[in-house]
Amino acid sequence: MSKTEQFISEVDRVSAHNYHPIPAVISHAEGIWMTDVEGNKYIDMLSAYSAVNQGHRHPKIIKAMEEQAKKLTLTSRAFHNDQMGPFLTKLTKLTGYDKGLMMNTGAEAVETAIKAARRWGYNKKNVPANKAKIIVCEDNFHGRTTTIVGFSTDPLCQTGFGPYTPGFEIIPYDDTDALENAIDENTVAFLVEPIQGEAGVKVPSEGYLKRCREITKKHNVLLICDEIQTGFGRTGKMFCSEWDNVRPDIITMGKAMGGGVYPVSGIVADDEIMMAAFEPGNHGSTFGGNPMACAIASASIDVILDEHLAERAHEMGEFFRGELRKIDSDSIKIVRGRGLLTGLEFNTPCAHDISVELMKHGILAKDTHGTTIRFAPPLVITKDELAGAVEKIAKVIGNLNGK
Ligand code: IF1
Repeated sequence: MSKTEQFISEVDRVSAHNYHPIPAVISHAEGIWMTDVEGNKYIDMLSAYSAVNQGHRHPKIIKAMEEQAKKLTLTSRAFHNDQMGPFLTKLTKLTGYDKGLMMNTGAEAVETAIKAARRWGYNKKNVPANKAKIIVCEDNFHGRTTTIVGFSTDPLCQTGFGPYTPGFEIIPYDDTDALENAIDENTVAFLVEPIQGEAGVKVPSEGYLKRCREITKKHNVLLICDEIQTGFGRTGKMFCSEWDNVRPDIITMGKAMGGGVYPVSGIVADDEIMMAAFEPGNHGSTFGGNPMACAIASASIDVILDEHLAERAHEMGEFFRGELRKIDSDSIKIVRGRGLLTGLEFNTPCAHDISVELMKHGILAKDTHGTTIRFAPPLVITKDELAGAVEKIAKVIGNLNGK
């Protein structure tokens, strides 16, 4: 039995079967490259679902982690630490909001935004107790808690985890008439991804988010943009909502905020929301805002700014999609995306087979919903590396179509 088979059979025995990974057992990674236990090298075209924008084990982020580890890692919020204030000063200056609230996972940031919007609704909009409504979109992905999967439209995420949290209404994505029609006097927020990642990199029509901003402002409804996957340079701007010049009331963030080395998440919002929603002891988490997370997140943001990774993502993404569109194959339905978040959709549900074949050609990517492969390499990838990846992608697609 190979090392790969040994590792996979062990995991099969001792881990819950809540994933069906591509059969590569990774032991090392650096930059865009991952190496498996057999010594095979792969280009990481997923970046842990856009959590490794800075590249694997970026030296500046690892250094920040090592330095902080020598001093202090965790106090809980029962006491202050010397890292959270300086980090949130950096984050609020970067985003232009009054305050942040730090959590750990993206789902916790989304739950924090939901709680903030509800409390704001009761305290500022006089919504009757327990009547707050939040509008969400079909094909959303905002995390895996029971409240969040309760408003999912993906049976795989939702089935069997009920009963679900009330107070959510689902409308079609990219449909502003549906948004305006769904708003009533108890609506406190609209929660939306600027680009739907898991749905297959669904880029909405031009100006969608801008119209959502106008409608939510008109009806005194909070706009919550979930930038956990699209944030921190991934789509060619620091935050995807910038493409529409939209300022959400709340931004949820996570993934690349932790530089691919540590779970860091949170929300930013202005005082009107933060002071209406939160008071000492009514929300938090053991690790939220811990000094290790803050030191790492601070370095993670510095790397994105210093290396102009958002601008790179825009330039590299345009090049990458241009090259993909040159692949001559009837099996390709469409290539879409923004920055270095790209979806390659096929006419048939062949995406999983293609991702397994891509692995054999040194590329690690993940299929979604059967027909689409999502490509989201670290934003440090070069044009030559992308060109090389496209060559392999074209070869695999050609092989699958027998030409
Ligand atoms: C899995 C999907 C992506 C997210 C957005 C919140 C969260 C996510 C827009 C929650 C997390 C991850 C979760 C991971 C796979 C991946 C994923 F396939 F599940 F849907 F990226 F599209 N908002 N997305 O994308 O953040 O709690 O995970 O830190 O659960 O399999 P988290």
